[in-house]
Amino acid sequence: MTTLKPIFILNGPNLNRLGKREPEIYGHTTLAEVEAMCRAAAGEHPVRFHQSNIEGEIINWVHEAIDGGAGIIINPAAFTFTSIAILDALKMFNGPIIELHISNIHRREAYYHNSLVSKVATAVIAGLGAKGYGFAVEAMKDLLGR
Ligand code: CA2
Repeated sequence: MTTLKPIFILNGPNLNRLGKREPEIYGHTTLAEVEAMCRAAAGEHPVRFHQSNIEGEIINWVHEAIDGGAGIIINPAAFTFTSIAILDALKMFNGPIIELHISNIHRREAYYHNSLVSKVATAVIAGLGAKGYGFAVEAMKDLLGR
């Protein structure tokens, strides 16, 4: 029996408040519900689901993925546009990377337009709401060949 490597699902700053503020942009789904949706979509595939408001913690989880993850789904939130450190860490990862945003960042203010993470992402999902996470897990399983 082969052991499946986990899919890492990483979430950046303020996403722990999901479903509690600005529902007109981010919807009513909480991060706990997003996690449940991801685990249901992953099925047998192991998932490491994390959120942090601290850049270094996200970098450490990318390092864990480098050492033993199959793929990374990342919603870096505001770090999308600012963090060369997260970009550098993601560059070291050899598997597929899906960048995910709940909102369509390109319809929003200009400071949401230039994603650094897109420079290394295999694919980008934006604007599908919290359901985008489920689609991202399905897409990741497809990219991983199962
Ligand atoms: O649409 C997304 O998923 C974003 O990554 C969310 C970020 C924003 O900086 C991105 O550019 C687009 C902001 C997350 C803020 O989280 C909130 C959570 C609940 C209520 C309000 C904000």
